[in-house]
Amino acid sequence: MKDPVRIAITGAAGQISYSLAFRIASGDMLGKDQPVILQLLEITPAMEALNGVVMELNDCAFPLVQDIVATDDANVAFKDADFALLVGARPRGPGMERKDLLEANAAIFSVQGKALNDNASRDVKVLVVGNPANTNALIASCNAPDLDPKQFTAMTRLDHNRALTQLAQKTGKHVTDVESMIIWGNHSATQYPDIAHCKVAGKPAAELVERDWYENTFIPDVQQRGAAIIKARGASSAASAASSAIDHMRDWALGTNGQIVSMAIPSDGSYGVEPGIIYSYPVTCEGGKYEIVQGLALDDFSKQKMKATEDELREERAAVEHLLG
Ligand code: NAX
Repeated sequence: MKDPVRIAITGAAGQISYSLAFRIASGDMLGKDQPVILQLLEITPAMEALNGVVMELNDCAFPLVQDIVATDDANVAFKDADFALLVGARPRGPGMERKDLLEANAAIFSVQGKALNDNASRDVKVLVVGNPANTNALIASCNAPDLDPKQFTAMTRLDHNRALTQLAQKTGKHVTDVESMIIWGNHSATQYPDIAHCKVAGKPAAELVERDWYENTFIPDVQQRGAAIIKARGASSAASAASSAIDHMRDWALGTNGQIVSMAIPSDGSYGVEPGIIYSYPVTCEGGKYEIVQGLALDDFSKQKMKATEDELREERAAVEHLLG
């Protein structure tokens, strides 16, 4: 039996975690042979609800679960954590401007970044799901000077998976036939879902779909999919977000076998993007590390879309510059 790994989840009484915690506990993230210790963080008023989640986790009698910690103290939740999934965030309230939202979340993620710095495993892998995810990840990273910025990532895998399905359905193929999908930039409506390098069942996607569909249906549909879910379900994406968080962490930890996936990671200047911002890139993962796929040719359309989403991330960073530690 392997030694257990410690997995911290924040916002653990929320709707994404209600799927996420159970799937991690059943071995979907790290495999059916990897025991886990769940370290669940909530705010104090939600501790009663979190206790209910813990009761249900216990009632599942998951063979892989070695222990469950439920706490409202980030230092306890992140103690020796090997993986940290930062899901909890402050939602936009009535009358709240975008800047207020960024600041409210900056306050949360600066505290959590410091708690990770002081308590987590030195190899911790951090995934920020809570919105605005890219900039929240930047804030957490800036407040964790003893950890490598590369340990801080944000989630665009849900956008990636959404794009895979849209293209597979349009071409009458299966998602597993689609290769090299890319989401560039921010997890927001400015993200750029790029099919220029995609192949579907071995054929270039750009030859299988009309340009008009790509520009005027596919791109906006992927960008606006979150809003469409809210309209239909009356609540935001939860099980699909949890599933994508599991995909992101599994691939980062266990590798992608050469397949390209999208992860929001600290820019190193690749493709002319401002270094430091957390920007979604095409990556491959191996041996617990991710690497940006280099050398992809970009046309003017792509360059302009990539710049627009980069500009938004620069603006978000400027709004919280004073909190970057
Ligand atoms: P919920 O409101 O159901 O749950 C969030 C939970 O976080 C609540 O239980 C709350 O008490 C807790 N929380 C708030 N502040 C906290 C703190 N400082 N420490 C610990 N816990 C805290 O939201 P849910 O639907 O689960 O969504 C969570 C976040 O994911 C939201 O910010 C949402 O916008 C974001 N999403 C991100 C996606 C992505 O692709 N990156 C997609 C799905 C989702 O919209």
